[in-house]
Amino acid sequence: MEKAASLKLTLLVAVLFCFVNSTKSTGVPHGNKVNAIAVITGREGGPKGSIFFFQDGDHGPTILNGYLHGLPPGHHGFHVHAAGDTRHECNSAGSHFNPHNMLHGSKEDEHRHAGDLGNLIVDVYGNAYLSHFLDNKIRLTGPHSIIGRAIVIHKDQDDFGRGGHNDSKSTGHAGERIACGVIGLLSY
Ligand SMILES: [Cu+2]
Ligand SMILES: [Zn+2]
Repeated sequence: MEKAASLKLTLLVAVLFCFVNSTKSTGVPHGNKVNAIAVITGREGGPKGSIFFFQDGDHGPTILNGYLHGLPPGHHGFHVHAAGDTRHECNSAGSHFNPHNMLHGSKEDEHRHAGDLGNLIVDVYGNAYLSHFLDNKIRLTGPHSIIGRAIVIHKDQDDFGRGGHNDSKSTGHAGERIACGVIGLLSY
């Protein structure tokens, strides 16, 4: 083999090796900007919208932007749930994503489920906006990535574990699930 051709082959192998190595643990390259999307739907004629996720580098934070409509006005608990299974009116999505075995809390609490994002605020027209909504606990990369899990929006307000109800410390007493969507890779 000619020297130039053999050099080219060596380079190709090196590039392939780096690519395989950088994607093998999560399917997402490390140290890069990662974008994801959750397309949210509820019952027919009901809630709809999209939430975009962005993470710059492995150590976050993760930034959410989005627009939803068709929701009842008021505060609605919204969380990352563990499974990306949105069947049975979002009830197959499992519990709040909780890789560190914590109790339920508010987004601002140090001790909370990783998936606890607080309340989505819906205006009188049924619109909700997330604008540069920043969170330090959810990640798009690494072993606790939320890619492939689900965003769930609830009928009632999340009490952040402080309401004294049976399910306050597990679900924030946020009631039934009215909309959800799987968090998928958008580009990277
Ligand atoms: Cu939830
Ligand atoms: Zn929770």
